[in-house]
Amino acid sequence: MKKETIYVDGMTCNHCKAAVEGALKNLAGVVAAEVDLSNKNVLVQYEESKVTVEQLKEEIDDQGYDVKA
Ligand SMILES: [Cu+2]
Repeated sequence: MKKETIYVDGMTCNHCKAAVEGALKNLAGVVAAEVDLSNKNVLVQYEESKVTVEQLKEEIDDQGYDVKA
């Protein structure tokens, strides 16, 4: 199990929060996803054997948000 904090631009409200968390949780291997709107990041817990950070970032990008790091 790994934890990664990903910084994302463009998440402004609870709709964004739900969209990003929902998309990440739909990925196989993601155990938990929690968006922090005030700090503009998302904390993801995932199984590194099933999903990569690149895939997590790609999923966030696909939702229309700008992944910073
Ligand atoms: Cu929003």
